[in-house]
This record gives sequence, C-alpha cells and structure tokens, in this order.
Amino acid sequence: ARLLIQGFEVWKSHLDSKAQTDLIQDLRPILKGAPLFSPTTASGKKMSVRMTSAGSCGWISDTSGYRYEPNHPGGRAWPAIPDSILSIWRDTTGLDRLPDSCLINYYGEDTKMGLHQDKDEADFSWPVVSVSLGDDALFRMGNPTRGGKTESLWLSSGDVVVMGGEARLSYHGIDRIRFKSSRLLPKGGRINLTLRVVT
Ligand code: MD3
Ligand code: FE
Repeated sequence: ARLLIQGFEVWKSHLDSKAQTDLIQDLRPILKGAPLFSPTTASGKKMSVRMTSAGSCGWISDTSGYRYEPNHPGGRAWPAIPDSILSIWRDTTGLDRLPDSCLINYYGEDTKMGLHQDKDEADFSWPVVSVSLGDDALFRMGNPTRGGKTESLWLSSGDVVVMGGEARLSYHGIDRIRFKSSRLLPKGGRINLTLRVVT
C-alpha cells in the first residue's frame, strides 16, 4: 500500500474483476430495497451524487440538514451490509469491530463532490474504508485544515482506500469522472462504497 499522508493507504486493484461483478450482484437487492435518492442540502440545493446506504444507520441530507438516520428517506430500515463488503473491511483494516454503515454513492457523467471532511461519526479513531467500482474518478486529498496543498490521484474499479490516522479528518473530494472508462456498469458511472463505524 502506498502512503501519501500518514494513515492514507491505497490498495490498488485489491478486487479482481470477478470480485467486482460479484459485489455489483450483491448491491442489486440493496438498491431495490433502498433506492438511490438525490440528497438536498440545508439551503435546498440538490447534490449531484445519488446515494443510499446499508447497515444500522445511513447518511442523509435534506432541507433540515445532514445526519445519520436508522431509516431510508422512504421510511424503511436500511438493508444489512453483505458479508462480501464486510470482508473487504476485515481484510484491509484487520479490525474485529465491524462498520455499522455502508454509504453507496453513485456518480454519473457530470457528478462531482466538493472538498469536505467526514465529521459526522462519533469516534474518528476508527478508519473509513472506500471501495471504487466502475468508472475512474479523479480523487483529491487535502489536509486536516482547509487550504494548503492537495494531491490528486485516479481511483479505478477494484481499488480500496483506507483512511485512518491524520488522513481520517483530511479534506477530500471527487473532481471528475472518466465516464464509460470501465465496462463494469453497462450504463456507465461509478459506485463508491464507504464503510464507517458511526456509533
Ligand atoms: C478521506 N466519498 O462519502 S471516497 C464520502 O468517492 C466521500 O464517493 C468519496 O468522500 C467518493 O464522504 C471519496 C474516499 C474517501 C472517503 C472517506 C474519507 C476519502 C476519505 C474520509 C476521510 C478522509
Ligand atoms: Fe467524504
């Protein structure tokens, strides 16, 4: 694993193509029970990423603000996190504690995610694990404080990133998607899974 800032690990091509297609199959029933939705910000702006979650809590944003909730906006509990996804967490972190939330982000051709910190979880000593599936994405990593130098790297299907230590509270975002660069999703786009210990 290559280290950029302390605690940032990229597991390039951790998942082979069979593991990637198996994961997409495991996501199908989740997306059926908890469809992707377009979150809005407190100011009423629609985010360009579509999302849903699995686990005992999921991240949502609406005109009341953002927070973790035990239910999908449609009212039903989030589906369970499949074992195939929990195994990626175990393999890359070696932790006995398992994540209680798996955020599923879908990026279309023009989806971006601005630089932000992930600070809605109770304990930042747990890492965040990200799994990239589908089209390549230009990921940008900054510092624990706003401003300063950033580093960009392309994330490809099958890559897994572990953010612990100083990286856990660093600013990060997605600048662009290389639409249809992968054939994993026939309609194109990128799915990113982020695994977190929230509570
Ligand atoms: C660095 N997701 O869901 S994944 C997010 O590709 C998020 O969907 C992006 O940022 C995506 O919050 C980036 C890589 C990632 C995820 C969480 C992090 C990097 C991180 C948390 C702390 C530091
Ligand atoms: Fe984030």
